[in-house]
Amino acid sequence: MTWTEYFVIIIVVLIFIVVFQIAKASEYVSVLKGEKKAFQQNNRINAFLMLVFLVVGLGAAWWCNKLLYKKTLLWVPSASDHGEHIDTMMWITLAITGFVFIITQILLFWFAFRYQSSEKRKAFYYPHNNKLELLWTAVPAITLTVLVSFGLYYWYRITGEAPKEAMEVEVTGHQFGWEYRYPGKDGVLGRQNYKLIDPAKNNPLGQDWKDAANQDDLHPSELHLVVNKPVKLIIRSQDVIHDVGLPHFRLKMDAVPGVPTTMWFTPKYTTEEMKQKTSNENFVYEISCDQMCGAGHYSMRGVIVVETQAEYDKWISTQKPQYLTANPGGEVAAAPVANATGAAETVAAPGNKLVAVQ
Ligand SMILES: [Cu+2]
Repeated sequence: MTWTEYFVIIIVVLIFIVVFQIAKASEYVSVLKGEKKAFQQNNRINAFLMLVFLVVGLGAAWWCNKLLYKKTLLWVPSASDHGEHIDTMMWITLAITGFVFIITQILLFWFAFRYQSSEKRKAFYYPHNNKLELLWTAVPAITLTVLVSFGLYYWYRITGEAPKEAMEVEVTGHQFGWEYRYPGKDGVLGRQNYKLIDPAKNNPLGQDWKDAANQDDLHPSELHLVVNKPVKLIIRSQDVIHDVGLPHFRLKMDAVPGVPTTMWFTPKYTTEEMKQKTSNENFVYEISCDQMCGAGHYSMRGVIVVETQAEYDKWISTQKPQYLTANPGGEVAAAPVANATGAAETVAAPGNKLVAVQ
């Protein structure tokens, strides 16, 4: 331990002793003065402390906000079209709840001070009022219904039908990392079967090589997207529940074993443009796992590159189909499981061990 740490411990112990002694002393004082007088004095001090707490508390909330603002994403512009609507909803919700919070806190602590116990008045017994009950039930209910309706509307847009020109990318989560698959020139993602997952045979996604649509599918190590072009993500998981988290696009979607999920969005700025917007030379778009999925959860962070169509075309042309890696001779590998051909989806059946790709 350093001297500073000893010092902090000594200070804490001393503060404790001081508080303890004050409490004891006030006990003796109340005995000397008489219970009633001591109560009145304590009552005044407590009422005053209510006001102090209100001012210090609101000030501290404001100060924390200022201190941590740059560490949040609030000041970074949303990089997708859906994200802008989500930001607007966030701000409206924050404005409404923030307004209610400040008003109620001021009333709560001000009333505690203003109407403290006094000899001069007696508390008024007021147990029930139907009009008031109705009012403070109906107003929040209507407000929340409106907020939730907007949320649902955008949810159905994000998870609904993607525009026709959208590109498709499959994102598969596993402990601990993401795999990306592009459909290749035919625009169709080939069939998969979880029984075919075999990283040792260069088939970490369980692609069925008998399906011709698989033969041009690409399996790059990084996610590249085209600016201003809608992209539909088809999200899968090979083991536990993960979650595709795209903080800069303000989107996230669970990756559930056996149940592919989808969401689509349109990136608005390239990585280069975001570097300028954030005045950060090292800015990168991130994909994270937003679901606590195990000890290596943190290591699922990945980088997304958003670029122009020309840059993307150049990059994608350097990628080699996984089919050629898995079948160097070009011949179709025999499926190791007899009934593999008909299964189009990855199904997580209990008892079936999925191979985790490390
Ligand atoms: Cu995860």
